[in-house]
Amino acid sequence: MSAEPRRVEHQQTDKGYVPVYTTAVVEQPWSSYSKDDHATWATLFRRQREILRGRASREFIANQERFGMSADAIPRYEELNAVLGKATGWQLVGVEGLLPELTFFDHLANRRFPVTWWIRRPDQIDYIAEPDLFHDLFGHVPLLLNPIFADYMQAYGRGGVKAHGISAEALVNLTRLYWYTVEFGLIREADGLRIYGSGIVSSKGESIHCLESPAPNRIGFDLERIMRTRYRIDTYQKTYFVIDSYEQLIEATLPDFTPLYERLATQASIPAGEVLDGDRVFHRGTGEGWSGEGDV
Ligand code: HBI
Ligand code: FE
Repeated sequence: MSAEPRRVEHQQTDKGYVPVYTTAVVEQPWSSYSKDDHATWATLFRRQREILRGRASREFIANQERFGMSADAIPRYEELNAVLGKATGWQLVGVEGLLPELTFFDHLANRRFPVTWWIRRPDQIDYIAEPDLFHDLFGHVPLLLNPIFADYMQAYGRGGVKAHGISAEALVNLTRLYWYTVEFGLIREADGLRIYGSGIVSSKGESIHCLESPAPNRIGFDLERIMRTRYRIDTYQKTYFVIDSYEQLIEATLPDFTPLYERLATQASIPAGEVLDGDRVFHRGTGEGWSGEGDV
């Protein structure tokens, strides 16, 4: 018998919030989930699926269904892996909490997606600072069934290993790309703007805010612009970037970023909420529609 995996969370100290990192890969201790754990999954699953109707990317919902994810119980990684392996060759691996950056990148570069084995407590239903099972499974795993997005995630992992060896600044630039696409990305679909970012789909408030609030900017995807844009981790985003298709992500990621990092090192970063000349800004049209300036 191997020991039960640990639940590694941030620590609150007199210096404030301190993230704690762990590198272990663990078996999902599925039979140790309590009734409360399954109930938390069920509550969040039902609530988010309801909110995401007409808001999430078609691909996201279709893939959750293809996995057979439901409110009934916390999914078993083994069952998801059977579907995922056949579709794109990705595999989920259980982890205890936040991974050091290089460990995280190494998993992605090898088509392994780290999924936190534990789920948030009932008092954390509406907000938890770090990734838990709900965020990782509900939010990240569905798009790994999409071959294009699956390749993008691997390219990001490889890019991360490389950026780690270049400079701390290069890593900051690359991390912004992950943040504004994988975590907080919007996509333009036939019916209008839709959500694909995991940080959004796993949050009730932000799922509504990102599409309906007049406050944030919605700007067309631009690799260099994203890499220069700071972001907030403690509030809803002030800016979302909109892709036209998942292909756009992989195409933008094909070239070697080394010369880009060199150019970015000479430029100032952009505050999270700023709009620049040349940004392709999306506005809500009449009715429900969104349109990009310049192509209306
Ligand atoms: N670890 N388990 C886990 N999940 C993440 O999403 C994660 C991580 N470690 C680092 C990290 N994300 C980010 O710093 C990456 O963008 C580099
Ligand atoms: Fe995430």
